[in-house]
Amino acid sequence: MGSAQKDEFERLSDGLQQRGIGIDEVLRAIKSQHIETPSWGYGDSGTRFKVFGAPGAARNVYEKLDDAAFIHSLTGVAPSVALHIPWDKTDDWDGLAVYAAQRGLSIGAINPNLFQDDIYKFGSLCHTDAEIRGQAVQHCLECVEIMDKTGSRDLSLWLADGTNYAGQDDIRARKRNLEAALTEIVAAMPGDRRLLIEYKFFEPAFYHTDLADWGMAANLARKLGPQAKVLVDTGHHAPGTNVEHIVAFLVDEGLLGGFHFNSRKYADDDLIVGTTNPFELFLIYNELVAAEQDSEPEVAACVRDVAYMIDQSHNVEPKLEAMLQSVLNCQSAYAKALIVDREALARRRSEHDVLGAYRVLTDAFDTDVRPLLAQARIELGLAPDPMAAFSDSPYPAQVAAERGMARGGGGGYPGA
Ligand code: RM4
Ligand code: MN
Ligand code: MN
Repeated sequence: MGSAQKDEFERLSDGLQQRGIGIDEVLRAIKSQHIETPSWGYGDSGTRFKVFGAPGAARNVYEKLDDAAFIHSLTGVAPSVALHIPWDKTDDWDGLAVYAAQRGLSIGAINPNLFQDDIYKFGSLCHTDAEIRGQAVQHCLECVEIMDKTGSRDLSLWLADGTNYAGQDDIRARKRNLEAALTEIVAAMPGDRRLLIEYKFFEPAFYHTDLADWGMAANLARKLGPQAKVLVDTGHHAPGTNVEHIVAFLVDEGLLGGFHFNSRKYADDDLIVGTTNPFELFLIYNELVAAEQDSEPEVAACVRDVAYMIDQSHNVEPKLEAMLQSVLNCQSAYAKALIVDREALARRRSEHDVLGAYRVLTDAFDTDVRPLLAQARIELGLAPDPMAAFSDSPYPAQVAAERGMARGGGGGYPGA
């Protein structure tokens, strides 16, 4: 260990111990954090206006796994990769699972695609036409089989379904269609597999979205039984929404299944998590750490099963560096949440010391946790500064040279 790092860690650790924070426990938690990266974050992607080609962007699922393994080798906390079907489809799932395992990775959530086929113009699982609903269900069942072959635990479902004009369709009929379709899908899933239900209040439909908010997702999850949980994509809320409140509520109900982390300013921006809103990310983790320590075993168990996934689409930022930054931002938010002085917080709350309680949180948030993270990485046998290790690594230049400019071009607009 470098002596400057050692001094900084010891200074921080002394200060934390004086606040009654068990440093070993904090280090253990930091080392066992798990962030899942998305395959689609490694390939070419952008906005609906234009997809700019990025040199070295992964061209297929194997290259995506190579990139994910690189990010995991730098951070030690990103050992699983979410797949999107059919974007990542292969005819050799067993081979893919082996390829992943050889790189120290496992296959994470499987994401069906119910929005890019012509038949889905007016919806998928909510469609009025039973035949189209049937095809959408079949696609999900195919994904359940893929989960079986790849050892994936979670089916992560996002629907683009909705309408654009008042009167366009029967909202209640669509709601019933959705419930019936999901019942069929859950029935086909082995008991140890989960359905994660994602919600979003707008886009691509704007008048009404069939799964618009966490309440609708939670209501469905309850009806579908213990295998169904809610997935919170941090970018899927109206501006000003208190996301940490939603997180606290869902975890307390045992209904929180996972996250799609990203950062938003205006819409479903899919920017790097924790960039525009680091305090929000910290407050989300703060709720989870608090719930982890809850005396209700069900609440603590719910947090333990949460899938922490990144869902981002990098446009102007270099893709590998962007993914690394995302994982680092999650690590930093989690570390800060771990060092919240929970006893002091409980005391201030019981005294109705409104701002004292707030300052317990900002004391943690304002702490420079980098020496703590560096120590955890050293204990994991990794470089203490992953961004420096990234800069020193030949990998990004190597894949840029090997893969070249994959595709780029295109966008959702005519002539784009
Ligand atoms: C959605 C949602 C889903 C993602 C699609 C591509 O907005 O966040 O999770 O799979 O985009
Ligand atoms: Mn998402
Ligand atoms: Mn999204």
